[in-house]
Amino acid sequence: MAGDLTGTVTFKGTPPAEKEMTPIKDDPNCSALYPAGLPMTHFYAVSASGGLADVVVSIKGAPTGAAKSAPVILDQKGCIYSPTILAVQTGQKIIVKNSDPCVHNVHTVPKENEMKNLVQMPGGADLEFAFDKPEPFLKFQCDVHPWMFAWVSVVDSPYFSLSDKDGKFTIKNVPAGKYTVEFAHRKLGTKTVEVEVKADGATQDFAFEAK
Ligand SMILES: [Cu+2]
Repeated sequence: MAGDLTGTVTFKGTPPAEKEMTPIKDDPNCSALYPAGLPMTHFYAVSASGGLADVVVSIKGAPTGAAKSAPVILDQKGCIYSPTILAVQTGQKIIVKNSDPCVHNVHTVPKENEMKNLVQMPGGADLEFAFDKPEPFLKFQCDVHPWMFAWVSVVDSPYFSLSDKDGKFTIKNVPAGKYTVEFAHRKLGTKTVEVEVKADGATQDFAFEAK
């Protein structure tokens, strides 16, 4: 018996102010892509109703299940990574695209996995990455553009989800049982909650608070 674990992650309080990505102005190729003004950081993606995006929700000590087979796309567009927070299963492919008219290099800075550093020309072939070992918020950077970062959480089971722009998440087909569920945000840290998933699933909301 298996059910879906669903819920909403929220943020209580006022998140720290985001900053304009001013270093982009130092690069003529990149700043030309922003005639109307530079983009802002979005470390705390909070919706009007308080939903918090970019939280990796995962079941600790989960049983093994069908591996996630669909690749995840990481694009370089406007001299930033999009999205900036991703979650994949160990072995799941990440396809890195360059949609920009300039060169990037894709440089992983892992703690547990193998490092790679690959140049990607404008219009160049997609790059493929996959990671063998679980690792939270593994950093991708571009050495050409020192403001470019993305963080990929690698989870060693298929039982995880990334909260969406409204803070909602769904972990599908969780075998019924009692679990520790982890909520991880790159800036706000990691919290756990004990959850019992019944045959028809479970709902578990979680609120992060301003530090
Ligand atoms: Cu770059």
